Formats: sequence, C-alpha cells, structure tokens
Amino acid sequence: MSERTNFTQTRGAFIVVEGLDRAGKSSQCEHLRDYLQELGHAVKYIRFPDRTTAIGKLIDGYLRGQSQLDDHSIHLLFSANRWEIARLIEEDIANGITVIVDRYSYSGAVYSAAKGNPSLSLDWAWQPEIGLPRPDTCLFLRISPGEAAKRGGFGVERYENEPMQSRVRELFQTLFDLQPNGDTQFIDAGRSFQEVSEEIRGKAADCIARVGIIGPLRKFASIPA
Ligand code: FDM
Ligand code: MG
Repeated sequence: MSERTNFTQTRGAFIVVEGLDRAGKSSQCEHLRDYLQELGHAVKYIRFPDRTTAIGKLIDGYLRGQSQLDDHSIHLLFSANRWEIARLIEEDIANGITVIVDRYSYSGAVYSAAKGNPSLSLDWAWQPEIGLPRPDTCLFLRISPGEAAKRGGFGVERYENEPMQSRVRELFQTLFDLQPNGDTQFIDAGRSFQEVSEEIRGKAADCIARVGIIGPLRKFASIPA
C-alpha cells in the first residue's frame, strides 16, 4: 500500500437555470454566485449562448437580425457553442468548482423546435445535446405571460415576441416531462426577487450537498421519442 494519502476532493455541482425571457434568470444567477462565494464555495457563472467565441459571434449576429441562417444550421451552432465550452465545465467541476449555467440544452432544443419548422422536431433538436454534461439539477423559473409583460415587454432580438414565447412555454413543459425524474425543479418566479432568490439558494445548497450521492457528473442521453 502506498503511504500517500488518498484524498479525494468532492466535485463541484452543475446547476442550470432555465426559463423564458424576463423570468429573471441572469440576475438570479449572479446573485446565487455571489451568495455561494460568500459561503466559501468555489463557483463560476456562465451563460449560453457564449457570444464571445467565433461561433458565439455568428449566433449573436443571427439573434440581432444581422444575418439569416437556415433553422437547422443555427440550431447546430447553438449546440456547437455548448460543445466548445463543455470540456471547461467538466474540468471546473472535477476541480471542485460549482458551475452555474444560465440557459443550456433545454433552451437549445425548445427555442429551435418552437419555430414550427416541420423538419425540426423537438426530438431532432435534442440529438446534438446527447453526450453533453447533464446538470445535477435544472431550476426552471416559471413566469406567466402577464407577469412577463409587466416586466417591460419584449426586447428587439429574434424570438422576443408573444407567439414564439407561448410556443416556447409549452415546449419547455413537453421537454421536462421527458427528462429523467427529479432533474428539473420548478420555481415560481412571479414573486419578489428576494423570495425567488431564497428558494434558489435552498435548492442550490441541497444540490451541492447531494453531489456525493449522485456520484460522477452524468451525460445527457436520448429522450423518448
Ligand atoms: N437560445 C438560447 C436558443 O435559441 N438556443 C440556445 O441553445 C440558447 C442557449 O437565444 F431567445 C435563444 C434564447 C434567447 C436567445 O438568449 C438569447 P438570452 O439568454 O436572452 O441572451
Ligand atoms: Mg433574451
């Protein structure tokens, strides 16, 4: 037997925050990062799309309406944008860093399928996500169309319109129904910022505490057709 101490460090947690536009994802993610940091956790916050990479710049131009792309083509770019960052996420998590991600494969599949292109089903849209790191939990911030409208209406980017948002809302539910039990937790984001952030903190803390029970970071599998 080696005399070396077999010190195994606990891996970080992989926490995804999802929701429609105006649900408050980004401000809640930043708040959660600061809170966990104050508790002494190593934590990183990233968001998809990551508009800083070469692929991300193509996505940014498309979202701003500066370029036109085939629905399948832009879909695969969004997925490629996750694949190019996936290795870093895995490394951070292996090094004990908790990674909070603002939008992930769920937005990826749902927004593309919501366009109603007959050759771009939810099932088709999910395929390129298979094999990507699977979150330990996905916190879905739920907000009603009325509450979203009260929060300042829509911006100017592609997809920021009512027909698209209502299809996205339905498809998120369809997709979450197909995900493994317990992966997704729903949070009523129509309440005050503080009420929502308290619930998120609790769920994030539970997730971090459960990482040892979950075991190694898992990967996405196919969803039942
Ligand atoms: N979006 C986001 C997609 O269509 N596919 C994806 O894979 C991701 C991550 O991009 F309308 C859409 C969702 C949203 C837009 O996102 C930009 P932000 O979070 O609003 O910047
Ligand atoms: Mg947006």
